[in-house]
Amino acid sequence: MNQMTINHYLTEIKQQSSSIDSELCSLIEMISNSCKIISYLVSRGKISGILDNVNSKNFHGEVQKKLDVMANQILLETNEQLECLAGIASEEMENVYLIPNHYSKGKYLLLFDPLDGSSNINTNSSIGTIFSILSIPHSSSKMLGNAMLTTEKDFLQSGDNQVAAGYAIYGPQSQFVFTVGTGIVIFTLDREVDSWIMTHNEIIIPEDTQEFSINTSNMRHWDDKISSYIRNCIAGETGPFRKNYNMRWIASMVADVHRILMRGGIFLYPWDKRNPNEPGKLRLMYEANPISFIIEQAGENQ
Ligand code: P6P
Repeated sequence: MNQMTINHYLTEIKQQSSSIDSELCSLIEMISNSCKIISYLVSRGKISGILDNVNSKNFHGEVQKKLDVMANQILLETNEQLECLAGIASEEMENVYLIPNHYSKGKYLLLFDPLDGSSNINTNSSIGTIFSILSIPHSSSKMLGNAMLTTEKDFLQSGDNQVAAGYAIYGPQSQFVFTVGTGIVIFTLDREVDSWIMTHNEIIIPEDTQEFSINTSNMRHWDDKISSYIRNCIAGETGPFRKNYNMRWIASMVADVHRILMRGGIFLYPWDKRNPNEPGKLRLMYEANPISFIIEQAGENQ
């Protein structure tokens, strides 16, 4: 495959689709640059002293690592200067981040989980950055001078409204995976040239699989339908599915989902009885929506 860069790919896609503008292309490219910096930080691990916990928790009550905080800051600082954003929302921050007034505003909203699976950082397991891009709703963008006044409400949109989504996975290779609604592309970081190079395009998830991905230690808490389905998988060829299955659970959604993208499977993080009134563990805006867009696009012949 020739050495296609993200910029080259986006230039081609922009020519093919009027809904993809230069601002969106610049934003995706800048996110990939942020993820390149995070990849280098992750790869240095303890050497750079960033694997320690900071003495703070995010507003989900999760312990934060120095790397969580740094990844969040890198994504904010590199993308806010693009002047195509109306606002940013991060899983690591309680409130939406309004672009400082010394930057011009744009129509896009950027949402991200800066470091998904970060509890795995000290075990050298694959972790990742997940992002989602929306447009500010016309109905609610309020002009105050030339600064578009963005509120939290503007971010609370259906996942169907996403204009782009993707993730970076920091594993044996660092890869940047995204869609703008015209299929999935995967770029691999070539450290020799310090650039993301296209290594896979038009990804379709294999129809057949023998792997399921769920944290089976929570089985006693699931509802009966999920328990029954997983028990049938575990029963293998002696059970109703008449087939043996493997279970994989890395506890880093990006890594489990990337495996499914590559060789098929099912990922489940079901509701359970421990906190019946709580929403599920995965965050809708920062994890479920962007990953769903990727999986939906990877299931369709373009
Ligand atoms: P558990 C990471 O914290 C995460 O949000 C997902 O990346 C991952 O799939 C899940 O939580 C792991 O949860 O309960 O198995 O540790």
